[in-house]
Amino acid sequence: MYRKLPFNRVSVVGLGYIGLPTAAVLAASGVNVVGVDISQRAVDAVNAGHVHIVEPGLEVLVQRAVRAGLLRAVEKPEEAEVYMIAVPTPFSHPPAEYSETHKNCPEPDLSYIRAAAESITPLLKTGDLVVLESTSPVGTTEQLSRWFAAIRSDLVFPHDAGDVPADINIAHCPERVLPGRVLEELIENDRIVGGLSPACSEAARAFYRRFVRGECIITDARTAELTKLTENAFRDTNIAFANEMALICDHLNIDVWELIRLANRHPRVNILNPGPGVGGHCIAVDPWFIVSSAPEQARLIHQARSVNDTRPAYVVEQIHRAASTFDNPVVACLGLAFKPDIDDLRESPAMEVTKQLASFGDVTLLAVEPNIDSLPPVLAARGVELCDLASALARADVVAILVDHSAFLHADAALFTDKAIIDTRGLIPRLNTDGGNPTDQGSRTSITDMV
Ligand code: SAJ
Repeated sequence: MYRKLPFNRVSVVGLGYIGLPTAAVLAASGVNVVGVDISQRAVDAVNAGHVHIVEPGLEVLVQRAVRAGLLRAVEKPEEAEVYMIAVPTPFSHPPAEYSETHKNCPEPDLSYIRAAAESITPLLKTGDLVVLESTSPVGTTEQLSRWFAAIRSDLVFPHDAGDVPADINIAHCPERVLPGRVLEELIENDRIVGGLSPACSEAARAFYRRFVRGECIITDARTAELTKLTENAFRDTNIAFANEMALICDHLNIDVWELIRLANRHPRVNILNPGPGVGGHCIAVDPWFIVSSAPEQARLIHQARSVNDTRPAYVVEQIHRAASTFDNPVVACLGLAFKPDIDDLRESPAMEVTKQLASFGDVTLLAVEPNIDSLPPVLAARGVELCDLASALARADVVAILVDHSAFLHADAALFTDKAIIDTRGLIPRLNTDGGNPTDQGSRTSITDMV
């Protein structure tokens, strides 16, 4: 049943890259928030007013919310009016005996969502709202409702409520914020709200309106699920196009950055940037959720994933070729994060390139990553050294630019001379500039300038 809730008590399950900022923003809007995480480290950090992830502005916001008594963290969920699930949905590789069509197609792993659901099931009461924010394959929100129903036969859940109002409202409202701009985008972005029934959608929209300034647009749960996957598959496919152009340009000995800059002067062309591959926990993962739901139909999306996934090995080959022209070569890898100015190394192509190079053991490897204090064990164990930029450039024969961190853009161009450079991010022509998008269209005279 849809109760006009004040939504004063919210439980956010999962205090990661999405859950923690959302919990902090909710608390800043005056809501009492209890964050739940199975990691004692995350819980302790939040209760001490600290954050365990790097995101601009987050620490200050969390600190204020904790001091104001509006945010605290626990390991086991407590009763609330709204439960927001923001746990990871990784993928796992299918067992070998899986059907031919699914071979090599990773499958979504819903075990975190299920565990989160089961942890809140005993607390559910009539009128509660459950929102699934985790990126999910089509049908997951309904599955969530079934998991609840299997344990709580005393309550009516929306997937089998028929004409009767459900006791619990359940909706999917996918997160769509960009790491690095999370706090701003959490408030300003439009939200897609897909309920399992119109009443569920209305309840969820009323909740999001408490802290979202963007539009909250209602649809059904399945469409909301596919919308999120489509956004990331669209970006992945467009990056794959740029990466394929980079391959073609290498083959034809043409500068891909100039090519894209020129093509982007066309008013209806906007090619993205090639790179060493696609990283992060979203764009490199979510398209697989579409492929796994519709393997016969999702041919382009599947192919784009393959194009992007083969980039790191190609870059390793280029670096190796350059290194083979030196005796006892020293290779500096600039950047390990999956994109500029963050500390997140998950699914990072720069990490993958460095790891693959390290596994050959035939070069001295220096890694420059200004956003971390120590190397991940997988690199440290293979003898990679974490260096600052100046000393890495002083020692290196080959420089592989894998991430265009701002710190690198401000480096002295002279330090790069006399090196073999593998510039996967088009950084060299941007040294000491404002670091804008390398394939930007540049300024054009607008009609308003002419009249
Ligand atoms: N990349 C390129 N070339 C480009 C753009 C990006 O190689 O032209 C690479 C980046 O270097 C990085 C990867 O793609 O390795 C992904 O970076 P990103 O900035 O495109 O996206 P994410 O993963 O940080 O965030 C995306 C966003 N989705 C879209 O832009 C459609 C964000 O809005 C989502 O909320 C987020 O995924 C998510 O959580 O799903």
